[in-house]
Amino acid sequence: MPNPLYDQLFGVHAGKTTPFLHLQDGSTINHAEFLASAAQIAHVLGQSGMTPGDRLAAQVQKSPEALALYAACVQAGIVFLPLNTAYTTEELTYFIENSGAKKVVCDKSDEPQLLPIAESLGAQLETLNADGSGTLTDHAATMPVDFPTVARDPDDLAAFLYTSGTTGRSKGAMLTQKNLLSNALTLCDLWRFTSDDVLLHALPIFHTHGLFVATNVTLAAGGAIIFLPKFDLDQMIGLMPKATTMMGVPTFYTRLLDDLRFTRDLTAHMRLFVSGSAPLLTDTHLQFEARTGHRILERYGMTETNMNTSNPYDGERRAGTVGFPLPGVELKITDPNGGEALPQGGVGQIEVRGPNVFKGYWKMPEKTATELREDGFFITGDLARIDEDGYVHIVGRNKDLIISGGYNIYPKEIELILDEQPGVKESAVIGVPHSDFGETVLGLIVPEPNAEPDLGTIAEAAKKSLARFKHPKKLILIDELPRNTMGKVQKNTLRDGYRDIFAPAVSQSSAK
Ligand code: MLC
Ligand code: AMP
Repeated sequence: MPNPLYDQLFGVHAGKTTPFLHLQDGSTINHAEFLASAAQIAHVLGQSGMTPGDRLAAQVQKSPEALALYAACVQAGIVFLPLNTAYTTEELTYFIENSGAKKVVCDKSDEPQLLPIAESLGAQLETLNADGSGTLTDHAATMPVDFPTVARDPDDLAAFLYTSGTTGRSKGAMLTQKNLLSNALTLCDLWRFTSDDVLLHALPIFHTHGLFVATNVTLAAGGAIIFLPKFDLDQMIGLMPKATTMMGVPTFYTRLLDDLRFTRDLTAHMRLFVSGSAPLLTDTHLQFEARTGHRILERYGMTETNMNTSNPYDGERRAGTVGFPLPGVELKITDPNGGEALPQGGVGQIEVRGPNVFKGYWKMPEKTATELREDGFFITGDLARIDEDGYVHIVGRNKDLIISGGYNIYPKEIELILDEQPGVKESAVIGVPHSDFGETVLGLIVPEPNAEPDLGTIAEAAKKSLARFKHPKKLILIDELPRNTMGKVQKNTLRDGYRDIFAPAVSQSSAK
């Protein structure tokens, strides 16, 4: 039975004993072994009563078994919903409830908090720990190693990825088989991936970059992955000579450049470095070339659209740009007010249309309608211009968004929590330059008249509700927020006023 995503990324490797995952302990899992463990997990899902189209929410550490869970969901037609391991129980509760997940997979240490929540929402719970142990793999071990792949249509859902919004409420972006497969095949071809490639993989596998770009592209090519649990500078440097390619957020590149062991010799075996998820500074691009002789290939994407543009493999990789629209992807720059296409060179919002563009936000038809036009163009909220040679230059954002170390943070979500705290009249959360994370979170708080809110208590409240990467790095009391004549808070004025608070002018050159 056809299941395009499974057949072309996974099934195509059936019986192959070539390496797929190189693990940090020196062991290797070949393609056939990986597919066998995925099939066993698919049996567990089927036998527990899950049927095609049901959702499975997974908040698990990066492990081969976690990746096999993704493959199992694809094979069994289950919608895979990977969740950032930093999310708090409060955040998770919303995702489980909103998605109507039938099964939740989590680390054993999170079971005490999550079991009552899963039960109250009618979801089953399985555990999967960082070392691959847990009830999921215990059950899987008793299952057959072949699973009859469930037929899926290209427009059937394959995954949900939650992405926060400017209103503070997360939205489940519905990604179809076609969205994921078309992008993987296009990038595999464009970036010349082959079965000889070995990708150094230190990204998390709960977001687009690590799962649908790095992993799917390597799978499409039948290559291998050096599968690291997270970014660790010593490991990256130690393993680089064994790899041919690497994908990372700009923080990976600035951290590598900050280490003198990172040299031209160390990267001699590499054929491609890809950067994305946040802007790569021109300076980083140039420093990287001077140090290694390689020009980083920068590309641009989003949770809702997978990848949209890429610098060329063969032609000029132009620093400070995200290259050209991918084959099959239409991109236009429009007036944010009226939506008309602007003449070449004009600065406006990026809109994209193509097989990569998602199906909409789960159970949010109004939200979908405001961002996804009826003619199929998706309004990204990124501001850009196209130069005379066709390269796309991202110049800013038409959305209140902070990107810290490649993670998206929507200020509204934090402001809602700060505003609730005793003694707080109102707040504004802004992104300010940071030498390691590119941008980081600063919270500005206006007290109620005569109140003296305790910043330590407020920080604790934010910690309880929000994932760690969203915590304001600093909270500051101010008298009032700057507003325009319409009463709108002038965040640009605030950003200008506090831009050097974490990154003195001199270190900004190494920020992303
Ligand atoms: C970790 N911390 C962060 C953070 N990552 N804080 C802000 N921003 C981040 N990105 C917290 C830690 O919890 C810790 O908190 C403190 O910061 C210091 O941690 P660290 O040891 O320096 O961080 P590290 O674990 O090394 O992680 C940094 C990182 C990681 C950059 C390696 O964040 C990362 O892997 N980012 C990649 C994100 C990603 O994959 N994005 C793609 C999204 S898809 P404390 O409290 O202990 O101080 C997408 C679409 C597209 O955007 O186009 O690709
Ligand atoms: P996410 O919603 O996490 O998928 O993040 C998508 C956002 O990341 C985009 O809308 C952009 O704002 C940003 N982004 C991704 N790649 C790049 C890039 N190469 N340069 C600048 N911004 C980027």
